[in-house]
Amino acid sequence: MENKNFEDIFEAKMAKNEIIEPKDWMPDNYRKHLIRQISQHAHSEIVGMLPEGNWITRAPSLRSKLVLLAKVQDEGGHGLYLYTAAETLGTDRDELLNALHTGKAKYSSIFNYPTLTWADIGAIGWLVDGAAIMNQVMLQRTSYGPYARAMVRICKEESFHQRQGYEIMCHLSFGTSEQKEMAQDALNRWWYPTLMMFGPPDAESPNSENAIKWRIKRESNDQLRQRFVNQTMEQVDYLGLTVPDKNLKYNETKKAYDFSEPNWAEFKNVISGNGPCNKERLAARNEAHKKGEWVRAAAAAYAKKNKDAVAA
Ligand code: BYC
Repeated sequence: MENKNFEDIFEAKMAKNEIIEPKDWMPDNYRKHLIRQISQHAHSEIVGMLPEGNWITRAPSLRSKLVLLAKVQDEGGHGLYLYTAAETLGTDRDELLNALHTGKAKYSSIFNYPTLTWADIGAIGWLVDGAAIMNQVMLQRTSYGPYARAMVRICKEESFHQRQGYEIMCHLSFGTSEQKEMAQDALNRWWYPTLMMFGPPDAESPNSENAIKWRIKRESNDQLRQRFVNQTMEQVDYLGLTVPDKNLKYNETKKAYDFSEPNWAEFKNVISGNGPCNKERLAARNEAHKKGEWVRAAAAAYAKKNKDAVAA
């Protein structure tokens, strides 16, 4: 069959809202777009384990330690589902990891900020996982089957993560004045970096046009950012905290909040590798990969042994 026919079939599937599966024909750019987004998403999950992992040994109670440990392990699992989904597109995990380790691939800007206090663990769960869910709910209906299915499971776990963070914020906000101050300080530092997670404004988002056309993203960066602010403000008020934005105000006409844009120059700097913790994060990932060499070798030897036994 001519490529043109394949393209027509692909377009017809898109028009009918049908799912594309690994063995279906797809345009090269669709494949490349997905490999880029899914692998960056996978990298974000595993790099995202680092700022929180930093607090496992210092969690203030056995219960909070167990919950944080479970959450960080979940992020590792999310990374695995997503690398596997990316591999169904014909890429190779070593290649993807190499791109992360050499600084060629991006991962979420948010994980290049430090976790200075226990309240930061609350703010990450509440705000960062909250923003992640806001963005990822639509990805459960993304047009590529393996990505959509991975996202269903990930979203279930992310909801628990968001509750974990909000619970910490509740304890601190309704605790002593020092605890409330810690919660406010964490909110002050994580607010704008969280808004940056949704990506640049729509007018400056080069990938959005294709992403929306191919139903990879179903809503734009700005739409999701606005919904996140609307939803989070109720929780900010309940906690008795304030966001570090003098312009944030409910707009009766648009039935949504007006708010200040994050500092997009800072965002560009962070995603270019020059944020507060980029170098530290990459060094930690490289070291973990090196230390895991024997595990990969043992797993490969075991798989080979089983394969040889079947062949014999
Ligand atoms: N950080 O054209 P645009 C999580 C890049 S949550 C770094 O709008 P797109 C977790 C973008 O890659 C976080 N880079 O891109 C939560 C592009 O550069 P390239 C992960 C960013 O793809 C808690 C350029 O800027 N979530 O995992 O249409 C604990 C122009 O942007 C960022 C996902 O990955 C950023 N914030 O939209 C642990 C969700 N924003 O690639 C873990 C899936 C933009 O052309 N991904 N860039 O060189 C998406 O939904 C979309 O990829 C984005 C960006 C909304 C992130």
